Amino acid sequence: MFEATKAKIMKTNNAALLQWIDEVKTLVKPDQVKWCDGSKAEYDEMCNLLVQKGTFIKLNEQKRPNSFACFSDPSDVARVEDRTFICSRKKENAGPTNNWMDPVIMKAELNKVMDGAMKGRTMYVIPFSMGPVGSPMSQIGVEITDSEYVVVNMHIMTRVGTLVLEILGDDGNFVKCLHTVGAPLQAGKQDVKWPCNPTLKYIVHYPEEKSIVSYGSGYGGNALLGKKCFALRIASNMAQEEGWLAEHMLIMGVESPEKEKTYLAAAFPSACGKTNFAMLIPPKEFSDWKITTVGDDIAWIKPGKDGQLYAINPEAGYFGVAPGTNEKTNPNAIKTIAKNTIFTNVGVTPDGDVWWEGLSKEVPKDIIDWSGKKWDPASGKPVAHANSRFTVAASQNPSLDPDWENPNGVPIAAFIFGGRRSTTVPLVYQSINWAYGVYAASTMGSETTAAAFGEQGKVRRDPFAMLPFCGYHIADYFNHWLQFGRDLPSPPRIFNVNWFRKDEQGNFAWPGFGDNIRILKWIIQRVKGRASAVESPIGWMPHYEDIDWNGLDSFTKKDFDKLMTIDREAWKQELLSHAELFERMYDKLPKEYIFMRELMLSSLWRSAAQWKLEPETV
Ligand code: TSX
Ligand code: MN
Repeated sequence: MFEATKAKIMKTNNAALLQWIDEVKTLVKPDQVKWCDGSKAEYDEMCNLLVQKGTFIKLNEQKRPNSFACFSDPSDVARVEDRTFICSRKKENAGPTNNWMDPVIMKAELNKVMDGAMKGRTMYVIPFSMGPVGSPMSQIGVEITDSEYVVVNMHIMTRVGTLVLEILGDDGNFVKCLHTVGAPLQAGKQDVKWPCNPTLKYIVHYPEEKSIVSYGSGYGGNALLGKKCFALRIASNMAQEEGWLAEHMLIMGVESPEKEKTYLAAAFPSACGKTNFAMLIPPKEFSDWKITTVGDDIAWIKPGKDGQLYAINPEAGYFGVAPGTNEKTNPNAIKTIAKNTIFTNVGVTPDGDVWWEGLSKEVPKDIIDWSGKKWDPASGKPVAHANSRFTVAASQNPSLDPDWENPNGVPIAAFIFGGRRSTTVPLVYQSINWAYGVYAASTMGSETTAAAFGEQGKVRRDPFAMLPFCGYHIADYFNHWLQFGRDLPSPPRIFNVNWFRKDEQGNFAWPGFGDNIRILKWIIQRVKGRASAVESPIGWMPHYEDIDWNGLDSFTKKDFDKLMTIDREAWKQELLSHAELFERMYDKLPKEYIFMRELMLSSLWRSAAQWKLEPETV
């Protein structure tokens, strides 16, 4: 076993790293320690081991080459927000939207549960880079884990390997990421297929130390510590200290028929189709326009010497939600996951392929559902878990941007913020300046869809789509955004979109998907100063004539006006409801927010009858 791993004896003289490994080893008491080199041989060995253990099901080599499916423990299917902690020294630095515990107390508690946590298991040491290896915008992390599933997923999601250790050098800094499934294995006892701790979980961040400890879960963001824990929660702290941005944003390139390339960064809460948007294929009338993907989830953004913003995607792969992904909603994703993919909690067909709700109309016969048993159509349960995932290398994406690994990042021309709103919020509007844009992003929200989230149709505010991912006080984060913009000679323009507005019949009023390119075209032309717009009480909006309708003849000016309507009463209520968000963080709320809200309220108060907004319906 592990010949490939053994053959390469890992060498690092980084004293801090060696000392940390030693300390952890003494605490968690693994059977053995293995350094990961990031090689293909290592990946294959680990996958084979996971097949032997029964965790992985090897999929049909003809239908889904070099791919695997696995089912998690039913208690371990998603991030655990109520067990996620920001352990800053001062409670006020974690803010009202994070769980906080004193780091001294947390460490004492974790030392107890970590004692012997890896007994009977192998402790893997994974050196990884978030961002292209050696890029000045990248950061190094080392994850210690006792999960082979984590090792293979980290191989795909980050850059793992020896080169990272070389760049780390003898005294380089790295983020300590300690993970255990929290299920020590007694000698001679058979392991379960998905080891985890079903009753005790901790996802802990120490923002001052820039370190992470995760206990009890083997799933996604709880266990692949480079992603949400490092690239968002810890990195947002680094970004605030150092004057940059770590954001929950996709990065896309838009190429015009004239081959002019514009990069955009966009934030959406969950269930808004972020990955679909990042891989969008324009309709045939726009076939001379091209969307390219830099990233689908996270952006690290820094000002360059020229005053422009440059962004990298710190990740190397996609950990995408499977349900709803199909040839219509995201053809590029379907091509991306054709091979070399790990599927978690999807259905498995008798011929060794995968299936999930929305992949096709018909459920394949005799399918195994995510509980690992034959699916009972009468059960009313879904085949795939709603949070089932694919893990796949970005390099397999047909729409991958040629500059996706540019060490200096790509220049960001505009920010887009979106939410899922059936009423009130128009299809698109541009904030009048940076501060109003930051206000709009701070108050963005989505309507709850899944029954799991309680009352349907209720707006949940998710500032910048960062509510679960900001590693410090969310109002300090707003202040950081405001100051960041003030320090730029010409900050990017800020746009808001809503693909989900509904008509009186309750149908989606905008076709969405590929047709979103029409809105992107206007956004890009606005940024370049080439498109006109009309002033509205909440910002700049396109006239009907400002949008390219080629190929969408069925969509009338009347339809458009409905999508763009700003209902003054609804917006007054909207603005008033912002107070609910603000009062939670009043101690640090930017003073500007109070004034901006008042100013918007005043412009909604229509008294000057001679000032008529267009479109007419406004
Ligand atoms: O991803 C979506 N996008 C962005 C795509 C680039 N979805 C899926 C969201 C679930 C995760 C959308 N759903 C979008 C969208 O723009 N719009 C909608 C709403 C919608 C759904 C279906 C239709 C139209 C709009 N039409 C038909 O089903 C025929
Ligand atoms: Mn995300």
